[in-house]
Amino acid sequence: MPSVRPVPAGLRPAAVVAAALVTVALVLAGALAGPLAAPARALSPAVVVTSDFEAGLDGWQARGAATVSTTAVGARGTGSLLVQDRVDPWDGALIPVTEVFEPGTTYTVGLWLRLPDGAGSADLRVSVQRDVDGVASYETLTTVEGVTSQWREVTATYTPGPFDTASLYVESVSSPADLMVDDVLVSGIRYTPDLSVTPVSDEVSVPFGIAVEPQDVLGGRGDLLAHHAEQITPGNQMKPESIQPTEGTFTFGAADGLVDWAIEHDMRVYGHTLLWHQQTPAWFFQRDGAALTTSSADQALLRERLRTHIEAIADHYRETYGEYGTAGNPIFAFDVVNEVIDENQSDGLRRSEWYRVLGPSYIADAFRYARAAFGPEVLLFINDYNSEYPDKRAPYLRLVTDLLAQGVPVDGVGHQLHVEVGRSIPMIEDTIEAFEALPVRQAVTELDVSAYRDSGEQWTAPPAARLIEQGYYYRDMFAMLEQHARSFESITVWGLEDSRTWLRSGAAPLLFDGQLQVKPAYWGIVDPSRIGTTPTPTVTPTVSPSPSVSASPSVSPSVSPSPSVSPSVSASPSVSPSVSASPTAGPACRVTFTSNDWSTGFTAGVRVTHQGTTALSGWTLRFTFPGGQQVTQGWSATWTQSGSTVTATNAAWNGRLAPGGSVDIGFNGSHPGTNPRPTSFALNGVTCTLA
Ligand code: 9MR
Repeated sequence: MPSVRPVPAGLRPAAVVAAALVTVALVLAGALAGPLAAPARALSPAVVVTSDFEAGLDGWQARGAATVSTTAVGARGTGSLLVQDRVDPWDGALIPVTEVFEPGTTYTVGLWLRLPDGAGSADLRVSVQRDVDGVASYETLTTVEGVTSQWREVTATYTPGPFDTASLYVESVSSPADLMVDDVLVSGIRYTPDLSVTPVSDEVSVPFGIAVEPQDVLGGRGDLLAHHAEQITPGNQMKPESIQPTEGTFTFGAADGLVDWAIEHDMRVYGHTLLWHQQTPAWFFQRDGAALTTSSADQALLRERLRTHIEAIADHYRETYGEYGTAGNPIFAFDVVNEVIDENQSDGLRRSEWYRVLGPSYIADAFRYARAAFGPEVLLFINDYNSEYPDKRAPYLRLVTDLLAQGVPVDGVGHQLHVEVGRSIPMIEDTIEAFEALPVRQAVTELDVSAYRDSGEQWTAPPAARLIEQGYYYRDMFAMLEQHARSFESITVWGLEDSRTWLRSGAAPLLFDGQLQVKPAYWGIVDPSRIGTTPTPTVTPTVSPSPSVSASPSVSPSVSPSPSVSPSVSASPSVSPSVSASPTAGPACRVTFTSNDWSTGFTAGVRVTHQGTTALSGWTLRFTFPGGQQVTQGWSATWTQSGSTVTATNAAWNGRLAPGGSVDIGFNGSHPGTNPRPTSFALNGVTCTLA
């Protein structure tokens, strides 16, 4: 059987493939399970690689120094691929996929892995190498830890960007162990987004952007991007290592591809980033292979390199697209310095190579070089993560204030907002308000909302209830941001869809799912009434969620900050409700209370139906916990607890309740071992019936 196939329409796989295809279909169906699943619009999966090694190598070859052969021990049949003579981790087995992979199409890769008998254990990795203009990039699909001589089934998804040649390969992370591969099945699906839905940009009064990779502008992904965004940020292609990998060699190809696409689609481009401590080649900080010192000659060399780098970028985009601020040139802003704050240092500044050689002065220099190079039409931003935490907010504010006082041309302050469901929105608003006192624009530069609350949670796909909670979180976030719309230059989410996020698998932090379909997070921004209600979770995390609210980020972009913030139980913008309806006689409301419990905690959903005859323009729900429970985090209302009495007041967007209208609110709570339900609820002081 041919092991590599093009993607033909109406492919009829051979019998052995058919069984495997069912597996793929089940995997895909599994990914869609739950009440939130939107019908995916996709062509049928087309199998592009099948290798069962029953009758030869099926197109697989050695990679590096390894040798490959077949053995008579199969995962399910009677043959498999044996990889031997490995010396380096990258020695392994590969199959060329140049002819069968299509950039922008999403592939599901399934295979079985093991080590030979008695070989101990190793961490194995499945990757794709893409070569563009002779430059290779290596993308890990999955790393499988602790593989032994037992077969392990592995599944991953992958969406290639452009390539001249590409190969799928298996290697190990470190050990030179022999390894075995079997039953490889790769199927591609071209997902089609639903372009009849309201563009996100229509519902956000601030220009809405999405950070992209080259594959995001292709096919259905490009359609989705063009439908919803007004601007893009290249996710990696304008970083120092992409633009100037070796001194004096400037590679603009990948970035220009994105800028060209933006121009074709009438979009703006937010540049990211001129200076960073990561993704910056080592040569910047070396002279003849040795680390730069703090001698004035070395300092001058590094400053000159910084200036040259910034000028080269500014000149390139001016020469290619015309002067900044004119119709042909879409670049309107640039992150000049990225992540230079470290709240744990006495001066609040990160100890990077930039700092080691130049001290704090490099920050002002970068802005001055950028202003001179780009001119006045490009907004110059400083950008950082966790700026919402008071510990980080303070040095950030101090730095920007100092720079402005020195006349350094800082136009804007970026808040990355890599957050997780439940991170305090009032705390974020406090930071925005603090910067509103300065003469700067602001931008949300990298928003994503991890569905994981903390590192203890782990799942293949988030429980449906968590995705709904995420929808409410997005709603509350955007409701708050709208209050500050005049301060913002743009709001950008860090990625197009959940299958391609920088966060760990299962975080599902974006507005669209891996099949390009809208999620509750999308509805949270566009039409919160369609987020859905809190259903019973369909997937249980493998680790019980901790019932206490964590103010620490579950993910950290580059360091592990440990913000010392007392969590608040308020998950919604703090809005004072104006309660206009006076209590009416008789039951004026009905409450449905649901709870999913675990040993020490629970997630509760409360549906409140207004049964009075006059619309409410604000409401307060009160109830009493009978058994020592404690609200740890709430959503869709401002939650407070005093003793055993819990008070939930409406959020900005759900204060109006028409006669017969309902509102769904919810919270996480802790309990001491048993969790008796509250039995008495009152809405605006009037007792409700309990359904
Ligand atoms: O999204 C980027 C990811 O593809 C890169 O592997 C990663 C490398 O550090 O950088 C990611 O983008 C980062 C951004 O440039 C700066 N803020 C944090 C982002 C997420 O790590």
